[in-house]
Amino acid sequence: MADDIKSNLPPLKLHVPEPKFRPGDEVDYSDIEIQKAGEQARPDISTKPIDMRDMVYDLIRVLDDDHKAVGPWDPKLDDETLLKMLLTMVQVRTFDDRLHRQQRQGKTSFYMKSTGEEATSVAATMALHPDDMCFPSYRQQGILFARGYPMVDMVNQIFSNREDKLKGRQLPIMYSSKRLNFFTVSGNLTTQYPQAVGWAMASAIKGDSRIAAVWCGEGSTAEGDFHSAMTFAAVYNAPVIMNIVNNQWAISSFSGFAGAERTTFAARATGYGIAGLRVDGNDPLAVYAATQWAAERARTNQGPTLIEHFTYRADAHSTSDDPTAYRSAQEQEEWPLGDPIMRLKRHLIHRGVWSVEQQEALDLECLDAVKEAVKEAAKNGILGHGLHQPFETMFQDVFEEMPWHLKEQAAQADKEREIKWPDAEASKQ
Ligand SMILES: Cc1ncc(C[n+]2csc(CCOP(=O)(O)OP(=O)(O)O)c2C)c(N)n1
Ligand SMILES: [Mg+2]
Repeated sequence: MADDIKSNLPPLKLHVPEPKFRPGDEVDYSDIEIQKAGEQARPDISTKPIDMRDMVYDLIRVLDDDHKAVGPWDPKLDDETLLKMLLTMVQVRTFDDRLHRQQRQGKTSFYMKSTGEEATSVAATMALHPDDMCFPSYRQQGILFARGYPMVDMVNQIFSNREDKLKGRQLPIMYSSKRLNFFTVSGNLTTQYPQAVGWAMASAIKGDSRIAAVWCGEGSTAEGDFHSAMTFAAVYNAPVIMNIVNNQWAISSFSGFAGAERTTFAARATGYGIAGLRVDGNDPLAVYAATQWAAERARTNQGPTLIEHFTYRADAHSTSDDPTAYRSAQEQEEWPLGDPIMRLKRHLIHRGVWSVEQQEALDLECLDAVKEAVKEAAKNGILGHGLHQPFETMFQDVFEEMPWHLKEQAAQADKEREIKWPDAEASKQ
């Protein structure tokens, strides 16, 4: 205590969050409240945020322990749609596993999986219109799969090769597709939030009918951008769905550092006067239903919705991360909300439209398709095989007319390159 403070008050203290389990610890999730599937009320889409506040502490669940779809949130999807949802999630998982291996083999510098979180992007996208604008974080490759982006184009981007549509200027996996209304992934966390709200506001100003959907992780809600976006969305009633994928980890920081010890992430909505829903993120039907609810609300000018998807990051943060150093390996095994692919598979088997054999065949089919895409893309070059884009192109495509100072820098860079790496001339294309 500082000498000049003469007081009998207790010294002030800070609380520093600490995760419940560290490597080697036994994991016990019995304190997590898991609501019974089918028991959550489904308010009308016109309900005022203040009249549906309880939803932010609840957990919307549709698939029950017997693999049946139950309750008012059951979106009652047909077999074909459900099978497409399963196929898409399997494609994402297979792609993730295979591309992770490509990084380990040195064909790319970086990869990020979405293992265990596939429903939060695949099922959500399926509940949107194809022309609604999506603003993803780096873990929503499921959107591209749901919208039919060619896998080989994804791998070209990951390999930063000569067919990479982004010309090697983005970190691997930071895709962009104007055609599929998929906003460019940014490495700077949460920038997509104000961008999505701004886009949604512009859509309304233009009198368009398209809405926006944006995703960020729970850790990213601690960014200022998240909060400015919430303010704008609330004030102007922007037609936007704001998703928080609460996978409970932000690299090695657990969700407590973003406020999870205090309240739910969905409860952020309440303070802004925005409708908030909290969803079992490993229940694809619940994710679909919540998104459908929010989309209808946005599309009919009844306001934005914040959706927390409660899930678990079942694998490493990225290829640069080793979670065994900071969390218990048992967490993933014990996670009480299961796995989204397994849950949908069991539901489809229960419905009598799917079987274990069909699933095995699908897994193999998906693996073959990914292998083929990787093979095709590798023909266009991989990491370490020289420059895949002409060197000078890195100065292009920013200004319509390149300003003098960039021309000067480009010429200087080229000159220095020739001096430092005379052999590089040979790899110039
Ligand atoms: C503005 C900013 N700060 C920090 C980082 C470094 N960083 C990259 S990912 C990450 C964790 C984000 O966690 P979360 O939002 O929960 O998303 P998740 O990775 O779990 O999907 C951090 C801190 C960054 N990329 N940008
Ligand atoms: Mg996270």
